[in-house]
Amino acid sequence: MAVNASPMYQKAEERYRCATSPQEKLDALQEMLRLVPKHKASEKVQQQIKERIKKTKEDVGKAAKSGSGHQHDPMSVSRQGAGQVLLLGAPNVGKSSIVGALTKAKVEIAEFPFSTHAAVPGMAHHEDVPIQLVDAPPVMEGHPQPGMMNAIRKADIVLLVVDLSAIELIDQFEQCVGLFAAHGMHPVSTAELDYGHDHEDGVMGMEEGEHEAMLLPKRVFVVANKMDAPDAMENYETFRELTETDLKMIPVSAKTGEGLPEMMAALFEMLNVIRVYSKRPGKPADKEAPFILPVGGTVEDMARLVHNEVAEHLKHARIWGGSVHDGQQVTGHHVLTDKNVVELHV
Ligand SMILES: Nc1nc2c(ncn2[C@@H]2O[C@H](COP(=O)(O)OP(=O)(O)OP(=O)(O)O)[C@@H](O)[C@H]2O)c(=O)[nH]1
Ligand SMILES: [Mg+2]
Repeated sequence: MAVNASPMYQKAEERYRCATSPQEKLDALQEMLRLVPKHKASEKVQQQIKERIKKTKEDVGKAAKSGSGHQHDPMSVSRQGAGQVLLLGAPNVGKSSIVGALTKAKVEIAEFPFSTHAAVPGMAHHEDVPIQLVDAPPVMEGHPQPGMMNAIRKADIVLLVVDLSAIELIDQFEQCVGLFAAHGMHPVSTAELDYGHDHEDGVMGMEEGEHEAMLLPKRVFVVANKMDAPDAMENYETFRELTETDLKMIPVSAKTGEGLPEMMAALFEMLNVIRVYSKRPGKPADKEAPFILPVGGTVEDMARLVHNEVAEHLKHARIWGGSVHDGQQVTGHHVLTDKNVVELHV
């Protein structure tokens, strides 16, 4: 859509494209309407979104009447916080234990495999940034359960969990990695997603030009759990050597907590977002709830998160922190950086 859409608008549009239910579509469309730049050139686009909202509302109504609206997809979780991170892995690797250690979610942890049957979300934090973790049922022999691939597509990051105490450690990894290519995706560990078709290297061992142009990049971070187990760190080194993967990885222990803060910091970095704080004139910054923006987000984008009216009537802003002079006056187009404090003037 060529109306100078912000990265936030593009994210909402991507969510609309990936939506699998009328309600999800409606939520994404309403977000798009809120975020679309409001000027003459975008009037047609605004009208199109409004029409789609009207139609989608009818679909939501129909789904509710026919009863299909009540059919609960056990893998569907609405997105909250700075990003959604889905845990993927073989049975018993410790997915639920990781979510349990970092969030208040009520997860099922058991010594036997297949203890988790549905997606369970919980809110974890990197410093003051909330990041949603979603516990999921295991993947067995590379077979995902219904709804799993959609959940993977919708998540911002997939946390691929393996078990450093398991003999089948490498199999656990390869079966999960195999899922991506089989479903039109290729795993990457970069913050910036390159949707272009000019990858220099072949993807996942494929020769250049074979199929990779059709594969969509998916952010994946590998977590090697149970680093407290005997021989775990030796197994980790062997694992790294044998898999020869470029994916970012880190050893952790859900049991002792070791590595978990580093894991959260890496997820924050990979989400490619910044946090900024609002401030009223003469008052200290509100550090309670930071606003989350994509890297590249502007003062105007932040104003839109506060209220559309604020964005429309924005005259200028004063910002603190980062590379700016304290209290420097900037326009709505100014690109913000992590931890900026912003005073909006309307
Ligand atoms: N030593 C050790 N044991 C762990 C760790 N994390 C999990 N476990 C144990 O591993 C077993 C499986 O943990 P879960 O969290 O239920 O694993 P899961 O991946 O959610 O399992 P499924 O839901 O069946 O796929 C339990 O007995 C946990 O106590 C860890 O860091 N160290
Ligand atoms: Mg589990």
